[in-house]
Amino acid sequence: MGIVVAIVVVGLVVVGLVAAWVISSRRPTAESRRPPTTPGLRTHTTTRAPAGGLGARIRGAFGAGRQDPWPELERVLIAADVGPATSDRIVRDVRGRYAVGDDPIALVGQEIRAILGDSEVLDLPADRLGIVLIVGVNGSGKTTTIGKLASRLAGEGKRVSLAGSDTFRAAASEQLGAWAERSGAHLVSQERGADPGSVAFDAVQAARARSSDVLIVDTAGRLHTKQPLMEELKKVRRVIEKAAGAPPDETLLVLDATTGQNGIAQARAFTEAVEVTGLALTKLDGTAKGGVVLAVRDQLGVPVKLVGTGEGAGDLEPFDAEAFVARLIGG
Ligand SMILES: Nc1nc2c(ncn2[C@@H]2O[C@H](COP(=O)(O)OP(=O)(O)OP(=O)(O)O)[C@@H](O)[C@H]2O)c(=O)[nH]1
Ligand SMILES: [Mg+2]
Repeated sequence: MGIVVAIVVVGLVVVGLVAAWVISSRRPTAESRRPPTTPGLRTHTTTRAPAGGLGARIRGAFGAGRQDPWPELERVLIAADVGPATSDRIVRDVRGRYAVGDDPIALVGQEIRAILGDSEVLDLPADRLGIVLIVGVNGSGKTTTIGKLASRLAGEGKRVSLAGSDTFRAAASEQLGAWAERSGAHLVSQERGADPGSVAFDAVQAARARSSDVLIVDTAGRLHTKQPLMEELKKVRRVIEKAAGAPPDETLLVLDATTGQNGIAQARAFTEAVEVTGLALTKLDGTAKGGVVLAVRDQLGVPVKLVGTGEGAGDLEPFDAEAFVARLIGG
């Protein structure tokens, strides 16, 4: 009997080990997760700039003995999430200006800087309630960005109200409430499942009654391809317009910098639905990329206005184009 039990136990252990080996050998490695648009990228990466920096990769594309650096330069840009159309534009422009001996990194940097244009800030009125509508896909960092923005505005002496129009996700209102408490903002919310437009309507009236300077409206995360959810968002915007007498002063799309080129599709869909006026690019602390904002600016004309670099109340900065280019190129 003891021998039978021992054999069964040994058998189970062997099966377990084999299963673990099979699972671990199937888990995608960092290499296999790389987008298919980056063949040969590693071979051209040098150690002269931190891994992920465009600079080192551009230098690699123009490496000694390379006859035609342009296709490689395009691949490098696409791998940095710049998107095919904008990568193509940059390559064409740099190629038109390049002479042997020029610094290709500097030329690409100038093109990127030109695409980004002037650094733009939030455009909020000084003499009446300013309204900021926050939109984006699930988990992009909307509520956290609102909390950070509320802290920042409160620090500038503004009276801030927050509207919990994410009535979909359990605990959304608690999360926003915690940020309201931290920043000293006033929260308007209703029970879970309430109409998001109705929360926004109440919030505009409450913010006015309290003489708030700024109202920031949180919304539920939604996939940009889900039409009914995009319609719901349009309705929230319409309700704000009705309650305030004008559309939101800013409609910010919160874009996760680690999302990659899908960000272009997100920006296009949200812009079509609710006329996005700017991007809040989040989680830039977690990636050396963020090139997707170039494509969004180039193809949709939407500027980055805010940058999130962490989860803390102070980790939100106005967009600085110079610093962004330096970061993208350098690391
Ligand atoms: N590292 C880092 N994490 C961030 C940043 N912004 C947000 N996060 C984190 O991202 C996660 C999602 O943030 P939320 O603010 O809840 O995102 P959301 O868009 O409101 O999510 P939904 O409402 O569920 O759609 C949280 O763990 C945040 O702490 C950032 O700039 N850097
Ligand atoms: Mg949220």
